[in-house]
Amino acid sequence: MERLSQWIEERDRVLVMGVLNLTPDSFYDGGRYVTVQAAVTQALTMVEEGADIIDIGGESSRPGAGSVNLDEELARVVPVVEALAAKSDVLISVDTTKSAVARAAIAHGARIINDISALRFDPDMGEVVARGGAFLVLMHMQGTPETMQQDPRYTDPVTEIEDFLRERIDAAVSAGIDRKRLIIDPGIGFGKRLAHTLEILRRLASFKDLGVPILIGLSRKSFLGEILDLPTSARLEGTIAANAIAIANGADIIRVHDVKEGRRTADVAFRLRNNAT
Ligand code: 9MG
Repeated sequence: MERLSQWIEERDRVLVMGVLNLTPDSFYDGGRYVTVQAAVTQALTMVEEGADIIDIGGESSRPGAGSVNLDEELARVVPVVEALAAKSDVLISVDTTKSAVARAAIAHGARIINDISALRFDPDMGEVVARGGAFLVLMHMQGTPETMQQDPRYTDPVTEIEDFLRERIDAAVSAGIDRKRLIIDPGIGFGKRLAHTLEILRRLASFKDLGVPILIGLSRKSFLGEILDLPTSARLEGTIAANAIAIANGADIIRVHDVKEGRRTADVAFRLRNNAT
């Protein structure tokens, strides 16, 4: 059985997804990996530190970010996917909302498409993922990256996000994607105020009702800056605390910039949650 399918059946550990941004303008690590070689070296370091998945992104999704054209995104992402797949059997995820990028990435070795739009920005994305037999992350976002943090509002964020994700799971299944290949994500930082984020983390276990693994991305995000009054460079301890709580409350995959610390957090929090000896 394929490795990720087996993990989805067994859930015997929390997976760590390491972030590899190939963008000049990401909120934390923008502009660091400008050559294919530098990007692959960083990915291999994350694998050594314990990453199960490397999430490669060629378009920034930070609040206010504009979009990148297709050729530019392909040129950033595909050579790195190809070179990493040749050097490692780590699971490769590609963070994209464009079906053409997803198609090329899958053809060159990506097994997961991390679509922050949950199939809403490109009408062909569902079919491309289905045909490629890839796994798909469906993330919640209120608004678009340009507008999402301007004035997010919910009556009940957890119920509304759960309803949204249920509807997007149905859309993915209608597009031909096996339900067993879906992963959901409440989309921290994507149209959420601090109070919404705290409520989502407190009630994360509610999303278990949807019956698919829960991914969460908390790493160095602005809610930590709001709590600590510290810049992105000083949010590691906050990230560790938030990830531990998320895992205690049911997260199955954590998306992190700091893989060594994320791996240790995941292994300890998982053991505490599952009361395993
Ligand atoms: C691309 N990206 C940035 N933050 C993210 C998050 O929280 N989840 C997912 N799935 N992708 C993210």
